[in-house]
Amino acid sequence: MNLSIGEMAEKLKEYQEFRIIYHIRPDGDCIGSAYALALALKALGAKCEVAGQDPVPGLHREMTEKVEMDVLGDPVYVSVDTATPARAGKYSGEHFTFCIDHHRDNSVQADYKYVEEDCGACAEIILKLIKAMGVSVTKEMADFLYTALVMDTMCFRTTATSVQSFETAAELKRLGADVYRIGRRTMYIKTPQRIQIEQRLRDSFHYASDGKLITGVLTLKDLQEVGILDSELEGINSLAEQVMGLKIGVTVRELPDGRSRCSVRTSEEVDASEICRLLGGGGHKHAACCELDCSPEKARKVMEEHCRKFLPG
Ligand SMILES: [Mn+2]
Repeated sequence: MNLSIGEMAEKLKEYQEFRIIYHIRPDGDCIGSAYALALALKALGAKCEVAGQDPVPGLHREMTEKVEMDVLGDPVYVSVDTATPARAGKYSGEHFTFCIDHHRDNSVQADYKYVEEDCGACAEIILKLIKAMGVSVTKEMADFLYTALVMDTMCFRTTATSVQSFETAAELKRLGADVYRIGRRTMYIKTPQRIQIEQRLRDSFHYASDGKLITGVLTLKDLQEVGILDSELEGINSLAEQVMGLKIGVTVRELPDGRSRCSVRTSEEVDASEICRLLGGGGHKHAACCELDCSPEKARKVMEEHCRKFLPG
């Protein structure tokens, strides 16, 4: 059942124990949204745990480790920022009572849903929800939500960045969010390993169709040699977008099971979700992905051929 934000706030208050699930390969938005919601529910006296199949990325741990997790008896499950059942990973078989998300065509099964399609970040919804529950927003919650917002909008420059995104940012700043430190930590400062892996990806770029189509590859060996975890690569699939004149950028990443995950980024009129849907994937207009059952180098060739058909003119 789809609820309004006010109904969702009231419904959440009817329960006492929550396990809040973030999606596989977690990003700043699902982590920040899940922890801020947990803090708000705990402020109301409920018991909460945040969980996900994969560990919290190192970048966020100094914040998440300060949040005490409760021991739960028989919790209800809450899904945040998760578009499909499969994205819940090992938790996908659980019964979800609540689903809060901002992805178009959310297909998670839950008793109560609030989905605001295409809004800038799930954190925008969580802030509204916390206020609707009558909880006063602490600096700690504001820091989590600002981290989520700034990372999912890539510093307020995605197509989903809206008036509401800026209003949320202004409000979070007013509530004490450390915008200077969070902005630098999440979007600007990089570890030496991150600098190196980006360099490897740039070196792998193959420029096709006069640079309108760029493909790049990262293998597991690259990650090993540089000494970086997959969880520390948030945003790397957008690197090709920096190249002026790019229409379609594809980043192929080798998966542990030998398959290849192809992330597609497009500009203006080119529809990334259509490109990926034809290969069994999906996503947003300018950011989508699909998985191919072959090696990264083979996947690069397949994607290059496939994507050429979508170049304008
Ligand atoms: Mn998100």
